[in-house]
Amino acid sequence: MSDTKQVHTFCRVCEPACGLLAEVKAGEITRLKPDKLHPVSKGFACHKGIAALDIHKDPDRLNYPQRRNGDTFERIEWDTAFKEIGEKTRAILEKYGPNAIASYIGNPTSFNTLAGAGAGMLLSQLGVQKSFGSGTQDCTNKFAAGEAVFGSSTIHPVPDIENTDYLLIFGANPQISHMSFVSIADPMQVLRDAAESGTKIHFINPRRIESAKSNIGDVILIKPDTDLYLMAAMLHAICASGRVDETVTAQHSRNLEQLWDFVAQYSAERVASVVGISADEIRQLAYEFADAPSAAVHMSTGVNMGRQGTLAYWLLQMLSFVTGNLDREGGNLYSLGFYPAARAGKASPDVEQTFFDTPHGSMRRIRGSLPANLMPEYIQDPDEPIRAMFVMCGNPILSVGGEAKLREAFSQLELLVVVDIYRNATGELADYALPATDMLERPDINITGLGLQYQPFVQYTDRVVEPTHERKEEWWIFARLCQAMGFQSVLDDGENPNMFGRAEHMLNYSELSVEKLREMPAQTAVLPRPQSGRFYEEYLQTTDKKVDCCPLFFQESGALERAENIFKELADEPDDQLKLISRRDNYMHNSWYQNVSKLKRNDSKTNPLLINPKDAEKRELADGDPIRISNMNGTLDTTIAYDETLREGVVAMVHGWGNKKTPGMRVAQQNPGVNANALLPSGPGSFEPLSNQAFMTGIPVQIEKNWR
Ligand SMILES: Nc1nc2c(c(=O)[nH]1)N[C@H]1C(S)=C(S)[C@@H](COP(=O)(O)OP(=O)(O)OC[C@H]3O[C@@H](n4cnc5c(=O)[nH]c(N)nc54)[C@H](O)[C@@H]3O)O[C@H]1N2
Ligand SMILES: Nc1nc2c(c(=O)[nH]1)N[C@H]1C(S)=C(S)[C@@H](COP(=O)(O)OP(=O)(O)OC[C@H]3O[C@@H](n4cnc5c(=O)[nH]c(N)nc54)[C@H](O)[C@@H]3O)O[C@H]1N2
Ligand code: SF4
Ligand SMILES: [Mo]
Repeated sequence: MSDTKQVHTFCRVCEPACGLLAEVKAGEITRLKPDKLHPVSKGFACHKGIAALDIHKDPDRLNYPQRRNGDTFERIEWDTAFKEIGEKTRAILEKYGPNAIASYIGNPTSFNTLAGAGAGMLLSQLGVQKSFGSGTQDCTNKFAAGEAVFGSSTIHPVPDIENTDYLLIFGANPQISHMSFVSIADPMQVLRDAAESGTKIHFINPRRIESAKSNIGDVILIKPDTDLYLMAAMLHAICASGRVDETVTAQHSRNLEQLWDFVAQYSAERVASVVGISADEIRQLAYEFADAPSAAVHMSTGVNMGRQGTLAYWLLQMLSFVTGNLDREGGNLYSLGFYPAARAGKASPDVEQTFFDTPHGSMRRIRGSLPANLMPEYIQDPDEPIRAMFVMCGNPILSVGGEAKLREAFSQLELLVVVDIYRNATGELADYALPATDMLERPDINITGLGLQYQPFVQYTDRVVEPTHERKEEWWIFARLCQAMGFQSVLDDGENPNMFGRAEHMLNYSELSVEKLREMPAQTAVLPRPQSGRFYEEYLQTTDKKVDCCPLFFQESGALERAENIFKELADEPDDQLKLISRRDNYMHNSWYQNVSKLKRNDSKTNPLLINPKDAEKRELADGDPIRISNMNGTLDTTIAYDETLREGVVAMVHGWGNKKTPGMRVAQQNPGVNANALLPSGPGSFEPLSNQAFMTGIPVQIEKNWR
């Protein structure tokens, strides 16, 4: 064993950034396991973090630059790739200008400190304005609402679970997904401990989720895409029963009356049948929340992906604020971490100016991003088509709504460059597929959780092993592309630039540095827990230092009127309308754990439509029957599987599947499943106008037995 090295590192698959311990022998990783000595995650890591080693060693990894040759790909030298991509991009730039070039930046970029900035060096010098990314399938509603209510896209007070008496979790499933926008190592343990010490926990969800164990909490079954009205009715009940914390609202609010005007439309009685929860139960929820000595809230992708994620996140903050729970111990607290990011996300004071006219309607960018649901329209724009596209850490063909349109549009690009660890479904359409390092092959800092960590910590990791084959870090790939196109590049002054300069600057704020972190156990500094009593003075970023309880542009942009129209539409829906939601499971991580063969068990070789047996029987369908799912967006042929955890009227599918045409990922291709996103809307009208967030939950579908 003496020649085996133990290397502390951390996982970069999802938000907790769990500590991992790698055993390295002769330059190869022999084992990856949870790091028991990690001061925060303390030996917790999930099977996906451990399976990062399978991905590291996967024989299907993209190991060399590849160039399209007809229907196949051929290996080329890095120098050739840079030269050709450089020349083709420059030619497009010179002939058509920067508007002919676009980018799609995917989710793993968030867990890769140097990648985003690396790609940015090229994209900004190219003058790329057409930026797309996974954010508009995930969380841009939270950025938009954070700006509107708190004046900053980076303010998202986290629930103080340990100290709270009452906790509401909307649209999240921590047991499977490990939380988003609150980074907690082992969230189930934290929830279990809280419940044991008396915290009452409710999950609001259309499905009896795995997280709602009897020793943790229960599920209040809601109809999909209706959370806004539940929250509005709760606020209405809180206001009408005199449960508002007047001291807090008098001191820290603006536009409070407009909030009360808006929620006045939504009494518990009026919303009950639309949300599917009785008026009594809604009121009880509201009173319990307001009367608890302390109460905390959290919401996640299940609500983000509805049609009104920005308004829902606004009302979620209002529940916390008007009951005095914002900035209270046991309520929601801003998590500082090693650097005050609140100011960095400060909103433009003139929100009106963030909107501009486009051929596809009035639009705004959220943190630079246009709606990914408009990529086909932008690519195929008759006057100003996108001709070249750079995709990094993303798989839009499977992760964005409307697969058929996306495939057609992406196939028409003159140049598609994909930087990934696999030749994924999007890479299959590429002209060049460039191999990136994985998380075990690159140095990093866990910057993602900044401002969102439950127990803040910052960790540095070196690369655990040298990159194998010709895998390269993204920043290097983009720096070489910059050189090939005649732009400034960090490589101009030598092969070893200090890429952690910006991170160092941020670390300085907490009197830390990469050098200091290296000396610490597990290269980790543990920072103070979020504290109450500082939010309004120190972190809130609105110009008048007030919480905006009803941002004017919600009214002016028509979003409030739209809320009422959607309400009426929901109220008029036929009782037997099936609604499709997404379900994450242990065997997939969006689209990219599809090639891990040990996760292909008997029950995870495909993705059937999950349906409540009662809904199936009403349609004379039985478990396992072949069916056709259809709606105005597309059709899919699959089978049904009974799932009693679903609310009646709700069907679910795991997304990320659909690799029939992905020969570069053989395990995935052998177990292709179907792409649920073929049923999602795309194009104008398929995203929330305030935030560009795509509609991905509560999608109406029909099903019929497939006789073929
Ligand atoms: N129907 C439905 N669709 C959804 C969702 C849903 O709930 N339902 N969820 C949405 C959500 S929350 C998200 S975040 C988006 C994700 O959307 P995307 O980011 O477009 O898709 P992913 O499947 O996460 O693809 C990530 C890609 O990054 C690659 N990758 C992994 N690590 C690295 C790395 O270190 N470097 C590089 N260069 N590449 C890497 C993987 O191989 C994979 O191809 O999908 C969304 N799509
Ligand atoms: N195993 C696994 N883990 C993951 C991922 C993965 O793909 N697989 N993806 C990672 C990523 S990128 C993200 S963003 C996070 C997401 O983390 P979470 O947001 O916790 O994601 P989910 O587990 O999909 O939980 C969403 C929940 O919302 C419910 N839901 C659907 N529609 C509605 C609705 O209209 N209202 C309400 N109230 N609930 C609704 C669903 O039933 C589901 O339980 O997970 C991360 N972790
Ligand atoms: S919970 Fe997320 S960060 Fe932790 S080991 Fe699993 S995938 Fe990695
Ligand atoms: Mo996500």
